[in-house]
Amino acid sequence: MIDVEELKRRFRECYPEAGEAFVCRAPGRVNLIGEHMDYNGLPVLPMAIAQEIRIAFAPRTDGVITMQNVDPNYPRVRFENSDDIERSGAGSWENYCKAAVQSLNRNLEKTSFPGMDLLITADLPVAAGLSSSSALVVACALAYLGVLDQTLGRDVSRLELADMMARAEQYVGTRGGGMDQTVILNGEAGHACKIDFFPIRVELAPVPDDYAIVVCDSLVKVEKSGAALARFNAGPWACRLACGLIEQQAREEFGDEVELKRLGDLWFGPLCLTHDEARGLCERAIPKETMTLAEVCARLGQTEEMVRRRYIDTMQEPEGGFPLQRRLRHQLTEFKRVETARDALQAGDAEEMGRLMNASHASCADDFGISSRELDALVAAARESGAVGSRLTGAGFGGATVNLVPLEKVEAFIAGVTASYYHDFLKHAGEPPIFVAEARSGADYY
Ligand code: NG1
Repeated sequence: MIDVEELKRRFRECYPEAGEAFVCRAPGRVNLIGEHMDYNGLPVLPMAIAQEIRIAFAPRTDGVITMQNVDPNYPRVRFENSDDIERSGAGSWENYCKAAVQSLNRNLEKTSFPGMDLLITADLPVAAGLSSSSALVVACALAYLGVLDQTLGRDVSRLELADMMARAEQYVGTRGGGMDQTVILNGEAGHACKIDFFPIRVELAPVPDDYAIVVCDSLVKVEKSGAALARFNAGPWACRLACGLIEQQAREEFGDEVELKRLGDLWFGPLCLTHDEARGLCERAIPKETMTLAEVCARLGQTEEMVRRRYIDTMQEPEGGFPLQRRLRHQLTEFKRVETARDALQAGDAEEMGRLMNASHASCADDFGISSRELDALVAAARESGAVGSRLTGAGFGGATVNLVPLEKVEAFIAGVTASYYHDFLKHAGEPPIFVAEARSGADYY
């Protein structure tokens, strides 16, 4: 990783006209448990890690924002700051910076729009499920706050900024929730963060100190804002559709005034149901394994066009209908696992944590449909090599797995996974992309 002084030196080389540079950082994160829950307002349990994005930045007087990456694979870009910044094409890396700047301009009600020069570096792998995209959004937000002379923690709180940036990232086109931005801004050394949403709340849970959190990259890249966007959004869309059907059922049972903005409102909204009550309502709302679009329209009394506009956008109907029951089962069971996992960490019970991680992977694979052949093979190799818990982490389909491994078994674990997954299964000859993740503090300035 390029150190802070070297980054400043390169900044001067890259922008000889600019004034003195400051440096900010935003870490990546690994989610221990609670997948595809945040956008439904349901809890998650991630931790911020040591790998991070660093940005050297200095203000400009002409309202232009320039972005340069130390990695020459990223094109140098420049765009005009304004109250309505035009989005670049899908998959363009500057959109993450545009999202942060646009959101701060609007939330802080800016009427003048200063520019800035940015030089970016990272030791966080891209598209590996470690949230490099949100780290980039948050790091750009910190740089821009610096240019605006606003102090993090005083003018804007960490929770407020997390909420702003979660909504901001939807500018890129993904329909994720606020997990990444919240943990990136609120992480604490040695701890995972149990996060609840609407409003965002963070509770710390210690990572067991006689176990390592080991991250293995499956080497299957998932460009969430590019080609994989529709596949990622299928999760949020299916949950929205399920939520619409449950709202219909709840209105019939409790009265027409019931409104469910998201699944989490079953527990946290005015309905305030228990787990058993929520499960019962869900079973009555979606009584069979799959539902066709025609059946959903009939149940909701809406046309296909209305259902697409409100819930599922361009999502294709699978043969045999949408597997809503399984998608919902993942939400209900994963919610409970996250709460139990928080308790297990607080009690220092790593074996229980491992068991929950294994159950979460099965649920992600079988019920939510976000695993892949490679992720399943990597998880199997990890368990055979000494992990007490192993699961995919992040959006799924590729990216990384997270593994809970007793400290004394880490070496054997790495050797085992290297042989059985990277060599035998993938035929990958290079260095195995495995690292031990340390729980670190959230984004800040150097
Ligand atoms: P990653 O792993 O960074 O692609 C995405 C969403 C999260 C969450 C997870 C699934 C964004 C920025 N991130 O994370 O909010 O929904 O998938 O648990 O959309």
